[in-house]
Amino acid sequence: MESDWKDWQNTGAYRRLLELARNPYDLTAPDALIKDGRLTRYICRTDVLSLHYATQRVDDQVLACLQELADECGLIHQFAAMRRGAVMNSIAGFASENRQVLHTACRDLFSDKPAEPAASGQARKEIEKVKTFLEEVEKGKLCNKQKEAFTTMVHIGIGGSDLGPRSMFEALRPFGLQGREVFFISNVDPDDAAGVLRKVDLRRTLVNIVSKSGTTLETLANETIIRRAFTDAGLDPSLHCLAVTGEGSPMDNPEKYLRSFHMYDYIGGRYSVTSMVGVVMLGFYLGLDQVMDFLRGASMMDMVAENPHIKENMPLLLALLGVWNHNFLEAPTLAVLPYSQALHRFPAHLQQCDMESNGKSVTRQGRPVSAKTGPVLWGEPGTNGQHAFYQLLHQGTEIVPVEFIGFRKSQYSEDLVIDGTTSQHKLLANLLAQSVAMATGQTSDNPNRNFPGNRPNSIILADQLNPLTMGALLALYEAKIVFQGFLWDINSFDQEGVQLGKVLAGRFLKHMNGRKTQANTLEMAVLQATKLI
Ligand code: G6Q
Repeated sequence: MESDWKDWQNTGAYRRLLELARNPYDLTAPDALIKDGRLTRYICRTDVLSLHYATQRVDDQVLACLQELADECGLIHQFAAMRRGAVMNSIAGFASENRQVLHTACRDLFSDKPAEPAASGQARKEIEKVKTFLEEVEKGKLCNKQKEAFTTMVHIGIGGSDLGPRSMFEALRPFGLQGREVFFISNVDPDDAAGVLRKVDLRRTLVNIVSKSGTTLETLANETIIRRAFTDAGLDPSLHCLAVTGEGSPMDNPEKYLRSFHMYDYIGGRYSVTSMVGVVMLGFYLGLDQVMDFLRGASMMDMVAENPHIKENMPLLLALLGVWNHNFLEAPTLAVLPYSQALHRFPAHLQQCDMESNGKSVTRQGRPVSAKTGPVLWGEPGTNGQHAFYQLLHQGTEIVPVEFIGFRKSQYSEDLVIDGTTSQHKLLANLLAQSVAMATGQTSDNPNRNFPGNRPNSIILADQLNPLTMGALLALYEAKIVFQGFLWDINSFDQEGVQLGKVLAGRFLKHMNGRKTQANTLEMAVLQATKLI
């Protein structure tokens, strides 16, 4: 990708943006939000989502420079190359994963000309396998020994094999097939498995063990615990356990599992929700038709992400607004605040997706970066957060840019008019109020009641959180993160930073099971100091 790469800090646009950042748009000035039709002009729409960014500290000049920056750095070209199978998970001249990045191929199923036909072909084949599996479960061909239907799934996985699938399940819970339930086990904390085992009837339960590598300590430990629970209950685990794993991994052993599904090395864990990692569990819970809607939503957003105009390309615009806030206005963190209880695990998924992807300090050429890369991302649903940490957002010394997410309609449509408004009205009124309050602030003679404002924020809005909009929202953030990584010239697709801790944990375990006894190691000293051996 060398030919598409340009040092973003060496562009004319970068220099102009630095100038403009000295005096960014003042959201606290009189009429600042309504001037020049800003509230209606600063909206970017796709078929299902809209991004409202009048409450960002940008004006037409800043937007024009951000467009130039995107053009000069070939961001669209790089995204298009990624979708078409370029090897983008690499660090030139150094040992690296050296892989293609093709999570987008998992949902590129709706056109005659997929961007990377081989990978989309593999995705189609796996979906056919899921379809057959789901039909067999539905028709009772796949059932327990007592000929009873499976009603429950336990999804075991961690990191990318847990956060994405779990957050999508939580988001789409109201759309489940009748009588179906899903539980998750991820932590190696034995209480995680024990807690779930207390809730399920193992006879009616399928266990979906998800691990791309097939070697992850937590997942293998939890698989062993659950298999033991089956045998203790007089049941054969191989008639209940499914596997989702990389082709050729140690878990790729169809004899041990009722059914096995594959993911491929070109799909990174944190980008794997739309692969079999999410599709098997979501298929069981939602049925395949709704999963296809979810994939369609994601695919629609992938298409939008190739639009060269930032005002029409929602993920690119969101990425560039993020760069403006982080690199030019120097905000170190980003809060994602969904005004939707169903999205309560979505910030956790985005936290992994963003921070594991862009928490990097060397470029794609292995040189130290010279600008800040990924922000710290965090978040909780509103309105709950308003009663917790919003104090700091309004009056703290740290400026925290916010991405609000909201929906015009609720999911269950069960609501009550109290004092003239529904709870959905109350939820949305609070969302809008927070957005405006953070932007405009409020002056007061009482310094403790002064709100400085100029807290930049955007609102992502849709009619309802459903499989289609969830797919679009997921792909919006995936593409946003990828665009930022391209601009910062980092590899957003590896995660070397998690290795050291894994290696050290292995050394501690060796001491803990008595295989290493020399007292002169650091691990031994730490274990003794903490009285853990
Ligand atoms: C994600 C990371 C990481 C990974 C987990 C689980 O991008 O690679 O979070 O998903 O460590 O890995 P396995 O799926 O291999 O068990």
